[in-house]
Amino acid sequence: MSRRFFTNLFILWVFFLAGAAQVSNAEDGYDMWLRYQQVADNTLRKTYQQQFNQILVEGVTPGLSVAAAELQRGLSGLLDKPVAITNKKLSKQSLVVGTPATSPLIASLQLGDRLAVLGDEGYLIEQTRINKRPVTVIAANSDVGVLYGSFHLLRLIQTQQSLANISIASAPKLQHRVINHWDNLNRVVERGYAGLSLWDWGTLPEHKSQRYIDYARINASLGINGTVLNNVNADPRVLSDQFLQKIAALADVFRPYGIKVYLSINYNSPRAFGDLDLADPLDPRVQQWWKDRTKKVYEYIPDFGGYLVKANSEGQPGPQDYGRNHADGANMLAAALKPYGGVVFWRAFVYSPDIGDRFRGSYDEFKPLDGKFADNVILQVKNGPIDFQPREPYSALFSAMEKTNMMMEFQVTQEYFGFATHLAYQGPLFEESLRTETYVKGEGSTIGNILEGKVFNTKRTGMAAVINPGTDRNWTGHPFVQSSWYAFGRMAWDHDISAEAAAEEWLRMTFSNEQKFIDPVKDMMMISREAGVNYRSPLGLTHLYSQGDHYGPAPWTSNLERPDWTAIYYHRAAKDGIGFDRTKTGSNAIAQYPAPLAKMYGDINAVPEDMMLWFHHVSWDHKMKSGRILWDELVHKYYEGVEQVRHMQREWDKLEGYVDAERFAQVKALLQVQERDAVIWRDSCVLYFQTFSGKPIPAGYEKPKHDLDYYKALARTRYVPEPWHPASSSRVLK
Ligand code: BDP
Repeated sequence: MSRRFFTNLFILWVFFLAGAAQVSNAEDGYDMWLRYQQVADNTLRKTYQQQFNQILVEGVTPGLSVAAAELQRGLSGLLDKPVAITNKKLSKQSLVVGTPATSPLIASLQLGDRLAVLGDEGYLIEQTRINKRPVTVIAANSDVGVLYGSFHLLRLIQTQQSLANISIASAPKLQHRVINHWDNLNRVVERGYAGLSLWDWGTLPEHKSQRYIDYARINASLGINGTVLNNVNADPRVLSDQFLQKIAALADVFRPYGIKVYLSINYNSPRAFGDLDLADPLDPRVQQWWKDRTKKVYEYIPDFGGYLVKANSEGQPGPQDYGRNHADGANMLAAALKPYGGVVFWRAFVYSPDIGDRFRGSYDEFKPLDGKFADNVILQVKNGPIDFQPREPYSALFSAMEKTNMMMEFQVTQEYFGFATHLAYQGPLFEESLRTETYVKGEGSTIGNILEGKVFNTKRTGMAAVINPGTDRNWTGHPFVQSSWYAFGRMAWDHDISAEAAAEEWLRMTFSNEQKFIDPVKDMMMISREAGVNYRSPLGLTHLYSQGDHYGPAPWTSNLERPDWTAIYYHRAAKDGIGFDRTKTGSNAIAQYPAPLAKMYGDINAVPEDMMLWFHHVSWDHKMKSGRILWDELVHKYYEGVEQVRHMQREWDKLEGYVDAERFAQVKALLQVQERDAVIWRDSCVLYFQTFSGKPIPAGYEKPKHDLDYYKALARTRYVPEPWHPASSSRVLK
């Protein structure tokens, strides 16, 4: 056979490989929910095809260019036809995008009043006529509004919605919609389980990886408008000129996508830089130091967002080291940022060792400071009073700080939910938290409304989430961790969006529009968080983790440097019962809640059972609503959790035909690990608590395969993280 034949064969083979790689790239999770695969429903696709012939954008700005490029990429893929971008001729079936300022066509629609109420980031999408030609319009007051509207339109097509006569007006309910990275400058991510940090400091500022652009697209598609690049346990070097140059390069990439860069700072920076020997916020030299450094930051990044601060928390430095309070500390930084329009996100995650009940800690420290913070300070409060546990009551600060800007801090990275190994969609947790009724100003005083500034009339609003993306090809490790990122972003835009709606959108865009796939997987997602609660810490138990790594169970942990880092501190199991008395007879933390809630939580017959042991020390024989005694109910819940995981396994197994092989196999394998871990959690906890209750595991439940000593040994060996593991930081916490 001729040489030419072999050459051709070789070329064909290369093409084949390239093609195969493309198919598998498309389904390895990298594209997240922005896959833009051809719309499967033929009739709908044809309708969409007829509707969009070209994208007409007048006026060229970086923001409008990325919007148009995204529309082109999305529509060409979804509609399976080339869709051109033009700035010239209006033809019928154009998609006209822009702002009245840059587009005479948009201006001709005279949308003035309707756009005015949508603010800087809102948009309109509608079908209308221009010069008698039917067109679809995405109009906004700003480029980023156009970009958000573009993603919205693409989402409608991705989820196969009818566009007939659409008329949509949307604006975000919160101002600061921010993600927090806990990335160290050496690229190890604290509590991140998906590889190394995305920020490749070694090759920045020269190399601007495609990942940075895709990261910006992913976030902009949700309306996220801020990113804190580094860990709250902050390395002072982040403010050095070398790093600021690199950070400026990232900010340049993110800018057209409407994403501002923020940095976590170390309160001791003036000392760490060797410039001063103190960091007292009331010392004029310290104030000047921050003014100078902040000026420098803005020279590099003119639209820099501001500082996130973890101060006097878990060993981090802060104003209290100099006898000053959190307001003194925050206001000093706020003054440095103010001339540039920057803000301070001051974290409320503090729990001094002197406070008897850690639950009370942050309220007791911050409540006396209400009204003392500068107007460009926003207190960033974790959803619960302790620390991202599978279920917590809300942090009482939300209903207490009437004169302070506050924002929510959620966690997407699954520090307490099985890392990137367990399927644990966080949407239901976010929803539960945001919809909690505090009654502080009567009905409607939900956490969501408080965040929105509707209840206390605060001026600055926001929501943040600690996320985990890293160098893993699919960003988040477990493909379903993407869904929590998604839900967070959607709820930060509109806290009324339900977990179920967000799950459905995400599934349709990330996997398939097949109802036979969506229904069972949505159900899996919706029970997954509760399953995680059940097999770890049901009925209001909390923090039963093996010390430090927060993965496996070790409810027996005692005798640590601080009692509130042990598990026994939280569950208080004894012969007479289990649970932490936070009523008047105990720490009285319930008094931090508005009266109707304090009453409900304080009454053992009224407290929701899923929070009972947060607030009460309850007899093992206490009769629960199910008719079971507490001990039996606890066992029941632990077993239910395992059964829920087994249910998820069975459901997933049925869906092989609907999912690409790679993601199907990965989720299947991870569910196997999850089942194994859930059994370990259940058996460890049930056997351990049994040593106090002295009661048998009721008939009908499978017996634990091993005894308690086995599980204790397992916790010592199996869960101690490898030294390189992100969870094993040099600081041994909790
Ligand atoms: C805890 C984490 C720890 C964080 C801390 C925080 O275990 O790694 O540094 O929260 O939020 O959940 O500051």
